[in-house]
Amino acid sequence: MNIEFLDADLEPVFAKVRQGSRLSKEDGICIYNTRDLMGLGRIADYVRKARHGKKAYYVVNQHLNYTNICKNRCRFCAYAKDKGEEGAYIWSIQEIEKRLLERIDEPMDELHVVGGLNETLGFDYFIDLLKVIKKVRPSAAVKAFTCVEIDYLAEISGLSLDQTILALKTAGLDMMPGGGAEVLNSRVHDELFPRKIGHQRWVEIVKKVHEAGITTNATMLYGHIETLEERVEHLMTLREIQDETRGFSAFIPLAFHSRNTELSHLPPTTAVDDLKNIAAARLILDNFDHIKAYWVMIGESLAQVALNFGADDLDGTIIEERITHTAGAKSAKGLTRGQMEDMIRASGFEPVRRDSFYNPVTA
Ligand code: V47
Ligand code: SF4
Repeated sequence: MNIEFLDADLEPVFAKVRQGSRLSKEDGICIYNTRDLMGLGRIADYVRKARHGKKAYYVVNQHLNYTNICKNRCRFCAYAKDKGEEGAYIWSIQEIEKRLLERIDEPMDELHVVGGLNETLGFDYFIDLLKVIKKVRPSAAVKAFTCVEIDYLAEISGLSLDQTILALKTAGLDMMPGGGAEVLNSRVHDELFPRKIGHQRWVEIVKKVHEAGITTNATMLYGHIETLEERVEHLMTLREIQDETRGFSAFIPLAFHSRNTELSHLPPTTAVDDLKNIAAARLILDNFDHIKAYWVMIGESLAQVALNFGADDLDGTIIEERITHTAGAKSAKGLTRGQMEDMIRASGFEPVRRDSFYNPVTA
C-alpha cells in the first residue's frame, strides 16, 4: 500500500510500521508534530485494519460512581468534593442495589465502578459493593477501581497489596479500568495531582494486578500542561509494562475538560489533537490490541471519525456518566445499543457487541 504524504517526515514512520519495527521516541514526537493529519490517519488505519478489519467494538455497560468525596482533590478534577460540601454524596450498598435493579430488565455486560478516596468508607464497604453487584448481575463483569483506589484500599484494609487484590478478586473484581495514571511524569504529578500516588507506585500496582491475573485498561489524560515529549514517554512506559505483563486490554486517551476545575482558563482540546492522540496510541502502543475512542470525552461525532484514525472501540452505553459531565462535557450521558450500532455503521464499520474481555456477545 502506498500513501502520498504531505509531510515527508511521516514516510520513515510508515516504513517502520510496514516492517513491523517499533517506533522510537523521535517517531512519537514526529507523529504529534505533523501537519499531515490525513497521512497520519492512513498509517494508523493501516494498522487498525490489519488487526481488526472492519470490526468496531462496544460494550453494554453501566457506570456506578459510588462517592464523589475524595481526599486527593486533583487540580484537574471537577467531580470531587469535600465531606459536607454541597453536592457531596456517598451511595450506600442499598442505594447501589437499587440502581442496579432499576435496569434489571435491560441486558448488562459490564459494571464500571470508580469513586473518590472517601475516608468514611471502610474496606468492608468495597467487599460488599462487589458482592452486591455479583448478586444482582451474576453474568456481568465487574470492572472496578483504579490503581489509585487499590493503593488506598491496601492502606485501609491493613493487608498487603497482594492480599488486598486477592480479597477484591475473591469478592467479584473481574477487571480494572484504566484511570488514575493521568500522565506518568513527576513534573505533571507534582503540579496537578500531588496527593495522588506517583508514577512509580502506579507502575508497581498495575504490575501486581496483572500478576494476579486481573487485566486492566490504561489511559492518558491529555490537553492540560503536559508536553508532547511527556505524552510520548507515557505511552512508552505503558508499552514497556505491556511487554512484561501482557495485562493491558485497551488504551483510552482522555481529553481534558476544564470547566469547574482549577484549570478552567485552559481551552478545550481540538479535534486535530484528539485524533492525533488516537493515532499516536495505535502506532506507538504496538502491543495493545484495543484503542478506545471514548465518545463521552470527544463527543459522538468525533468518535465516529476516530474509527478511521486507529480506534477499534467506542466504549459503551454507560447510562449515566458523571466525571466528565461535571467538567463540562457536551456529549450525551448515555446511549442506547441501537444508537451505538448506528454510529458504528454510519462510519462504515461493523458493530460488535463485546464483553469486558472482547468476546462477542450474541444475546
Ligand atoms: O482517572 C478526571 C479523568 C478518569 C477529568 O478503562 C478527567 O474502560 C477529563 O479512566 N476531564 C476516569 N478527564 C475515567 C476513566 C475511564 C473512562 C472510560 C473508560 C475507562 C476504561 C476508563 O477521568 C480519571 C481522570 O484521568 N478525569 N477529571 C476532566 N476534568
Ligand atoms: Fe479524587 Fe480521582 Fe478526582 Fe483525583 S481525579 S480528585 S483521585 S476523584
